[in-house]
Amino acid sequence: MNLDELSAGAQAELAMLHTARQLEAFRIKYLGARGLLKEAGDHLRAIAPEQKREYGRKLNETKRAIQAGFEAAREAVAARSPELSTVIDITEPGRIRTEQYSPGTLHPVNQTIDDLTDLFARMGFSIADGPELEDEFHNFEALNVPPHHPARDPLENFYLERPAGAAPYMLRSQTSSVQIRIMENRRPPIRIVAPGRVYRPDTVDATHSWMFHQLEGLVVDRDITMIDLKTCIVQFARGFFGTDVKTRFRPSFFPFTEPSAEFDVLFHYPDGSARWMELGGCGMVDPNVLAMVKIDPEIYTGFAFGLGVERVAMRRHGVDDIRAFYENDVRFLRQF
Ligand code: FA5
Repeated sequence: MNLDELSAGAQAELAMLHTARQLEAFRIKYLGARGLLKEAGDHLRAIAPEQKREYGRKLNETKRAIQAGFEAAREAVAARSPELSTVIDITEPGRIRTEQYSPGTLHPVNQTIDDLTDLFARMGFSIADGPELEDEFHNFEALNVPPHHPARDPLENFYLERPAGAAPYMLRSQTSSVQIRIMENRRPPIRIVAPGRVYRPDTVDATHSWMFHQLEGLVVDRDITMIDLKTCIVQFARGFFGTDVKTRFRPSFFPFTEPSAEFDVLFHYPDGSARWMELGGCGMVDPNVLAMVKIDPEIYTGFAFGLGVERVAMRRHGVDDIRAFYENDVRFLRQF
Protein backbone atom coordinates (compact mmCIF):
# COMPACT_ATOMS: atom_id res chain seq x y z
CA MET A 1 0.00 0.00 0.00
CA ASN A 2 1.34 3.39 -0.96
CA LEU A 3 1.38 5.51 2.18
CA ASP A 4 2.11 8.74 0.28
CA GLU A 5 -1.08 8.28 -1.73
CA LEU A 6 -3.03 7.41 1.38
CA SER A 7 -1.79 10.55 3.12
CA ALA A 8 -2.44 12.82 0.15
CA GLY A 9 -5.98 11.41 -0.30
CA ALA A 10 -6.76 11.93 3.38
CA GLN A 11 -5.50 15.53 3.39
CA ALA A 12 -7.60 16.34 0.33
CA GLU A 13 -10.72 14.92 1.96
CA LEU A 14 -10.02 16.67 5.28
CA ALA A 15 -10.09 20.02 3.50
CA MET A 16 -13.67 19.28 2.45
CA LEU A 17 -15.20 18.22 5.75
CA HIS A 18 -18.02 20.57 6.79
CA THR A 19 -20.62 18.53 8.64
CA ALA A 20 -20.76 16.08 11.49
CA ARG A 21 -21.95 13.40 9.09
CA GLN A 22 -18.93 13.92 6.79
CA LEU A 23 -16.64 13.82 9.83
CA GLU A 24 -18.04 10.50 10.89
CA ALA A 25 -17.77 9.06 7.38
CA PHE A 26 -14.13 10.16 7.28
CA ARG A 27 -13.44 8.68 10.68
CA ILE A 28 -14.87 5.34 9.64
CA LYS A 29 -13.02 5.33 6.31
CA TYR A 30 -9.57 6.16 7.70
CA LEU A 31 -9.53 5.68 11.47
CA GLY A 32 -12.19 3.01 11.98
CA ALA A 33 -11.50 -0.53 13.16
CA ARG A 34 -11.68 -1.70 9.55
CA GLY A 35 -10.40 1.55 8.05
CA LEU A 36 -7.58 2.27 5.64
CA LEU A 37 -4.99 2.86 8.37
CA LYS A 38 -5.79 -0.51 9.91
CA GLU A 39 -5.42 -2.05 6.47
CA ALA A 40 -2.07 -0.28 6.02
CA GLY A 41 -0.98 -1.67 9.39
CA ASP A 42 -1.96 -5.22 8.36
CA HIS A 43 0.10 -4.73 5.21
CA LEU A 44 3.25 -4.62 7.38
CA ARG A 45 3.24 -8.42 7.46
CA ALA A 46 3.64 -8.60 3.67
CA ILE A 47 6.62 -6.23 3.59
CA ALA A 48 10.15 -7.57 3.03
CA PRO A 49 12.04 -7.65 6.37
CA GLU A 50 14.63 -5.02 5.35
CA GLN A 51 11.87 -2.53 4.46
CA LYS A 52 9.75 -3.13 7.55
CA ARG A 53 11.46 -0.49 9.68
CA GLU A 54 11.08 2.28 7.15
CA TYR A 55 7.44 1.31 6.39
CA GLY A 56 6.59 1.25 10.12
CA ARG A 57 8.10 4.71 10.70
CA LYS A 58 6.22 6.18 7.76
CA LEU A 59 2.97 4.50 8.80
CA ASN A 60 3.19 6.10 12.26
CA GLU A 61 3.85 9.47 10.72
CA THR A 62 0.88 9.11 8.38
CA LYS A 63 -1.38 8.04 11.24
CA ARG A 64 -0.36 11.02 13.38
CA ALA A 65 -0.92 13.45 10.53
CA ILE A 66 -4.37 12.07 9.66
CA GLN A 67 -5.36 11.97 13.33
CA ALA A 68 -4.24 15.58 13.87
CA GLY A 69 -5.97 16.71 10.67
CA PHE A 70 -9.15 14.99 11.79
CA GLU A 71 -9.09 16.64 15.26
CA ALA A 72 -8.56 20.04 13.65
CA ALA A 73 -11.43 19.45 11.23
CA ARG A 74 -13.66 18.36 14.10
CA GLU A 75 -12.89 21.51 16.07
CA ALA A 76 -13.57 23.65 13.04
CA VAL A 77 -16.95 21.98 12.47
CA ALA A 78 -17.83 22.21 16.18
CA ALA A 79 -17.00 25.92 16.25
CA ARG A 80 -19.59 26.42 13.52
CA SER A 81 -22.28 24.20 15.09
CA PRO A 82 -22.43 24.72 18.85
CA GLU A 83 -24.41 21.53 19.56
CA LEU A 84 -21.28 19.54 18.65
CA SER A 85 -18.96 21.61 20.83
CA THR A 86 -19.89 19.72 23.96
CA VAL A 87 -19.23 16.07 23.71
CA ILE A 88 -22.02 14.25 25.53
CA ASP A 89 -20.85 11.32 27.56
CA ILE A 90 -23.98 9.24 27.96
CA THR A 91 -22.29 7.00 30.53
CA GLU A 92 -21.70 9.88 32.94
CA PRO A 93 -23.97 9.70 36.05
CA GLY A 94 -26.62 12.44 36.20
CA ARG A 95 -26.26 15.44 38.44
CA ILE A 96 -28.89 15.01 41.15
CA ARG A 97 -29.29 18.55 42.36
CA THR A 98 -28.03 21.76 40.83
CA GLU A 99 -28.99 25.42 41.04
CA GLN A 100 -31.25 24.99 38.02
CA TYR A 101 -32.70 21.54 38.51
CA SER A 102 -34.22 20.11 41.63
CA PRO A 103 -35.91 16.84 40.77
CA GLY A 104 -37.62 16.45 44.15
CA THR A 105 -37.95 13.40 46.36
CA LEU A 106 -40.52 10.71 46.98
CA HIS A 107 -43.25 11.98 49.34
CA PRO A 108 -42.70 10.69 52.91
CA VAL A 109 -46.09 8.95 52.83
CA ASN A 110 -45.15 7.09 49.64
CA GLN A 111 -41.75 6.24 51.11
CA THR A 112 -43.52 4.81 54.14
CA ILE A 113 -45.84 2.73 51.92
CA ASP A 114 -42.82 1.37 50.02
CA ASP A 115 -41.02 0.48 53.25
CA LEU A 116 -44.14 -1.09 54.79
CA THR A 117 -44.84 -3.24 51.75
CA ASP A 118 -41.14 -4.26 51.58
CA LEU A 119 -41.28 -5.40 55.18
CA PHE A 120 -44.56 -7.31 54.74
CA ALA A 121 -43.19 -8.86 51.54
CA ARG A 122 -40.30 -10.21 53.59
CA MET A 123 -42.90 -11.61 56.01
CA GLY A 124 -44.43 -13.57 53.11
CA PHE A 125 -47.26 -11.21 52.07
CA SER A 126 -47.99 -10.33 48.47
CA ILE A 127 -49.20 -6.87 47.45
CA ALA A 128 -52.74 -6.26 46.24
CA ASP A 129 -54.88 -3.25 45.46
CA GLY A 130 -58.45 -2.25 44.71
CA PRO A 131 -60.45 0.72 43.42
CA GLU A 132 -60.84 3.99 45.35
CA LEU A 133 -64.33 4.40 43.92
CA GLU A 134 -66.41 1.69 45.55
CA ASP A 135 -69.94 0.33 45.75
CA GLU A 136 -71.68 -0.23 49.06
CA PHE A 137 -71.39 -3.99 48.74
CA HIS A 138 -67.59 -3.97 48.98
CA ASN A 139 -67.23 -1.04 51.35
CA PHE A 140 -70.00 -2.14 53.76
CA GLU A 141 -72.39 -4.99 53.03
CA ALA A 142 -69.92 -7.83 52.48
CA LEU A 143 -68.04 -6.52 55.52
CA ASN A 144 -71.06 -7.26 57.66
CA VAL A 145 -72.19 -3.61 57.90
CA PRO A 146 -75.99 -3.78 57.37
CA PRO A 147 -78.07 -1.07 55.57
CA HIS A 148 -79.00 1.17 58.49
CA HIS A 149 -75.70 0.98 60.35
CA PRO A 150 -74.47 4.43 61.50
CA ALA A 151 -71.14 3.91 59.65
CA ARG A 152 -73.09 4.22 56.39
CA ASP A 153 -74.52 7.64 57.26
CA PRO A 154 -74.11 10.04 54.30
CA LEU A 155 -72.58 12.54 56.74
CA GLU A 156 -69.80 10.07 57.57
CA ASN A 157 -68.89 9.26 53.95
CA PHE A 158 -68.23 10.81 50.56
CA TYR A 159 -71.06 9.54 48.37
CA LEU A 160 -71.20 10.44 44.69
CA GLU A 161 -74.13 12.31 43.28
CA ARG A 162 -76.11 9.77 41.28
CA PRO A 163 -79.36 9.90 39.29
CA ALA A 164 -82.41 8.93 41.36
CA GLY A 165 -82.67 5.16 41.69
CA ALA A 166 -79.05 4.45 40.57
CA ALA A 167 -76.88 2.27 42.81
CA PRO A 168 -74.86 4.45 45.21
CA TYR A 169 -71.13 4.90 44.69
CA MET A 170 -68.66 6.30 47.19
CA LEU A 171 -65.02 7.08 47.76
CA ARG A 172 -63.98 4.10 49.86
CA SER A 173 -63.78 4.88 53.57
CA GLN A 174 -61.45 1.98 54.34
CA THR A 175 -59.12 -0.39 52.50
CA SER A 176 -61.07 -3.29 54.05
CA SER A 177 -63.05 -3.26 50.79
CA VAL A 178 -59.97 -4.87 49.19
CA GLN A 179 -60.37 -7.85 51.55
CA ILE A 180 -63.66 -8.62 49.82
CA ARG A 181 -62.31 -8.07 46.31
CA ILE A 182 -59.43 -10.47 47.00
CA MET A 183 -61.58 -13.15 48.64
CA GLU A 184 -64.10 -13.00 45.80
CA ASN A 185 -61.36 -13.96 43.37
CA ARG A 186 -58.99 -16.20 45.30
CA ARG A 187 -59.19 -19.25 47.50
CA PRO A 188 -57.09 -19.75 50.66
CA PRO A 189 -54.29 -19.69 51.52
CA ILE A 190 -54.44 -15.90 51.22
CA ARG A 191 -51.72 -13.62 52.58
CA ILE A 192 -51.88 -10.08 51.19
CA VAL A 193 -51.35 -6.44 52.10
CA ALA A 194 -53.12 -3.66 50.20
CA PRO A 195 -52.03 -0.03 50.57
CA GLY A 196 -54.16 2.84 49.30
CA ARG A 197 -56.05 6.08 49.78
CA VAL A 198 -59.25 6.32 51.77
CA TYR A 199 -61.64 9.25 52.28
CA ARG A 200 -63.71 10.39 55.23
CA PRO A 201 -65.31 13.74 56.03
CA ASP A 202 -63.54 13.80 59.43
CA THR A 203 -62.80 17.09 61.14
CA VAL A 204 -59.19 17.90 60.31
CA ASP A 205 -56.83 18.11 63.28
CA ALA A 206 -53.26 17.08 64.21
CA THR A 207 -53.99 13.37 63.68
CA HIS A 208 -56.96 13.42 61.26
CA SER A 209 -57.18 14.27 57.59
CA TRP A 210 -60.17 13.87 55.19
CA MET A 211 -57.99 11.85 52.80
CA PHE A 212 -55.39 9.51 54.19
CA HIS A 213 -53.77 6.14 53.48
CA GLN A 214 -54.34 2.77 55.01
CA LEU A 215 -52.52 -0.50 54.64
CA GLU A 216 -54.83 -3.48 54.86
CA GLY A 217 -53.58 -6.94 55.74
CA LEU A 218 -55.46 -10.22 55.28
CA VAL A 219 -54.47 -13.79 56.06
CA VAL A 220 -56.87 -16.70 55.50
CA ASP A 221 -55.86 -20.31 55.89
CA ARG A 222 -56.54 -23.39 58.00
CA ASP A 223 -55.83 -23.03 61.74
CA ILE A 224 -55.15 -19.28 61.82
CA THR A 225 -55.58 -17.98 65.37
CA MET A 226 -55.38 -14.77 67.37
CA ILE A 227 -51.80 -15.76 68.24
CA ASP A 228 -50.86 -15.46 64.56
CA LEU A 229 -52.47 -12.03 64.46
CA LYS A 230 -50.65 -10.68 67.52
CA THR A 231 -47.35 -12.18 66.42
CA CYS A 232 -47.70 -10.61 63.01
CA ILE A 233 -48.46 -7.11 64.36
CA VAL A 234 -45.71 -7.22 67.00
CA GLN A 235 -43.17 -8.52 64.47
CA PHE A 236 -44.16 -5.76 62.07
CA ALA A 237 -43.80 -3.06 64.75
CA ARG A 238 -40.39 -4.35 65.81
CA GLY A 239 -39.21 -4.71 62.22
CA PHE A 240 -40.36 -1.24 61.39
CA PHE A 241 -39.73 0.89 64.46
CA GLY A 242 -36.93 -1.09 66.12
CA THR A 243 -36.90 -3.96 68.60
CA ASP A 244 -37.40 -1.67 71.63
CA VAL A 245 -40.75 -0.29 70.38
CA LYS A 246 -43.63 -0.52 72.87
CA THR A 247 -46.95 -1.82 71.51
CA ARG A 248 -50.28 -2.55 73.13
CA PHE A 249 -53.61 -4.09 72.08
CA ARG A 250 -56.97 -2.80 73.31
CA PRO A 251 -60.25 -4.68 72.82
CA SER A 252 -62.39 -2.95 70.23
CA PHE A 253 -65.23 -3.54 67.79
CA PHE A 254 -65.40 -3.81 64.01
CA PRO A 255 -68.41 -5.38 62.27
CA PHE A 256 -66.16 -7.56 60.08
CA THR A 257 -63.88 -9.03 62.77
CA GLU A 258 -64.59 -10.94 65.96
CA PRO A 259 -62.82 -10.56 68.31
CA SER A 260 -61.45 -7.15 67.38
CA ALA A 261 -58.69 -4.97 68.76
CA GLU A 262 -56.91 -1.71 68.20
CA PHE A 263 -53.15 -1.52 68.43
CA ASP A 264 -51.10 1.41 69.61
CA VAL A 265 -47.42 2.29 69.73
CA LEU A 266 -45.76 4.61 72.23
CA PHE A 267 -45.10 7.84 70.37
CA HIS A 268 -42.26 10.08 71.51
CA TYR A 269 -42.90 13.76 70.84
CA PRO A 270 -40.18 16.26 70.01
CA ASP A 271 -40.71 17.98 73.42
CA GLY A 272 -39.66 14.76 75.19
CA SER A 273 -43.14 13.63 76.26
CA ALA A 274 -44.54 10.24 75.22
CA ARG A 275 -48.12 9.20 74.44
CA TRP A 276 -49.78 6.12 72.98
CA MET A 277 -50.89 6.62 69.40
CA GLU A 278 -53.46 4.38 67.72
CA LEU A 279 -51.97 2.89 64.56
CA GLY A 280 -54.75 0.64 63.42
CA GLY A 281 -57.52 -1.87 63.94
CA CYS A 282 -57.40 -5.64 63.62
CA GLY A 283 -59.20 -8.85 64.46
CA MET A 284 -60.20 -12.35 63.42
CA VAL A 285 -62.20 -12.33 60.18
CA ASP A 286 -65.88 -12.72 61.11
CA PRO A 287 -67.30 -16.08 59.86
CA ASN A 288 -70.16 -14.13 58.22
CA VAL A 289 -67.64 -12.31 56.02
CA LEU A 290 -66.04 -15.59 54.92
CA ALA A 291 -69.48 -17.05 54.17
CA MET A 292 -70.36 -13.95 52.12
CA VAL A 293 -67.45 -14.68 49.74
CA LYS A 294 -68.11 -18.43 49.78
CA ILE A 295 -65.11 -19.47 51.84
CA ASP A 296 -66.18 -22.18 54.28
CA PRO A 297 -65.78 -20.81 57.85
CA GLU A 298 -65.86 -24.37 59.18
CA ILE A 299 -62.59 -25.07 57.37
CA TYR A 300 -60.85 -21.70 57.22
CA THR A 301 -60.16 -18.89 59.66
CA GLY A 302 -58.32 -15.64 59.13
CA PHE A 303 -57.13 -12.38 60.56
CA ALA A 304 -57.13 -8.86 59.15
CA PHE A 305 -55.66 -5.53 60.10
CA GLY A 306 -55.78 -1.99 58.78
CA LEU A 307 -53.25 0.59 59.79
CA GLY A 308 -53.06 4.32 59.21
CA VAL A 309 -50.02 5.02 57.03
CA GLU A 310 -49.74 8.70 58.00
CA ARG A 311 -49.70 7.71 61.67
CA VAL A 312 -46.82 5.33 60.94
CA ALA A 313 -44.94 8.04 59.03
CA MET A 314 -45.52 10.47 61.93
CA ARG A 315 -44.26 7.99 64.51
CA ARG A 316 -41.25 7.25 62.40
CA HIS A 317 -40.13 10.78 61.61
CA GLY A 318 -41.27 12.52 64.79
CA VAL A 319 -43.82 14.63 62.89
CA ASP A 320 -46.47 15.84 65.33
CA ASP A 321 -49.08 17.19 62.88
CA ILE A 322 -50.55 15.18 59.98
CA ARG A 323 -51.36 18.39 58.08
CA ALA A 324 -47.63 18.90 57.41
CA PHE A 325 -47.82 16.04 54.89
CA TYR A 326 -50.40 17.83 52.76
CA GLU A 327 -49.34 21.47 52.83
CA ASN A 328 -46.80 20.91 50.03
CA ASP A 329 -44.18 23.03 51.74
CA VAL A 330 -40.97 21.97 50.00
CA ARG A 331 -38.89 22.96 53.04
CA PHE A 332 -40.75 20.22 54.94
CA LEU A 333 -40.80 17.67 52.10
CA ARG A 334 -37.08 18.05 51.27
CA GLN A 335 -36.18 16.66 54.68
CA PHE A 336 -37.13 13.11 53.70
C1 FA5 B 1 -60.71 0.86 60.00
O1 FA5 B 1 -60.74 1.63 59.04
C2 FA5 B 1 -60.77 -0.62 59.81
N1 FA5 B 1 -61.07 -0.90 58.42
C3 FA5 B 1 -59.44 -1.24 60.24
C4 FA5 B 1 -59.51 -2.73 60.31
C5 FA5 B 1 -59.07 -3.49 59.26
C6 FA5 B 1 -60.00 -3.38 61.44
C7 FA5 B 1 -59.11 -4.88 59.30
C8 FA5 B 1 -60.07 -4.75 61.53
C9 FA5 B 1 -59.61 -5.50 60.44
P1 FA5 B 1 -60.35 2.75 61.76
O2 FA5 B 1 -61.50 3.56 61.36
O3 FA5 B 1 -60.04 2.67 63.19
O4 FA5 B 1 -60.48 1.24 61.28
O5 FA5 B 1 -59.06 3.29 61.00
C10 FA5 B 1 -57.81 2.60 61.00
C11 FA5 B 1 -56.66 3.54 61.22
O6 FA5 B 1 -56.67 4.56 60.22
C12 FA5 B 1 -56.72 4.30 62.51
O7 FA5 B 1 -56.20 3.52 63.54
C13 FA5 B 1 -55.85 5.47 62.22
O8 FA5 B 1 -54.47 5.12 62.30
C14 FA5 B 1 -56.15 5.75 60.80
N2 FA5 B 1 -57.13 6.83 60.64
C15 FA5 B 1 -58.46 6.79 60.86
N3 FA5 B 1 -59.05 7.96 60.58
C16 FA5 B 1 -58.06 8.77 60.16
C17 FA5 B 1 -58.00 10.14 59.69
N4 FA5 B 1 -59.10 10.88 59.56
N5 FA5 B 1 -56.79 10.65 59.35
C18 FA5 B 1 -55.69 9.89 59.43
N6 FA5 B 1 -55.66 8.63 59.84
C19 FA5 B 1 -56.83 8.06 60.21
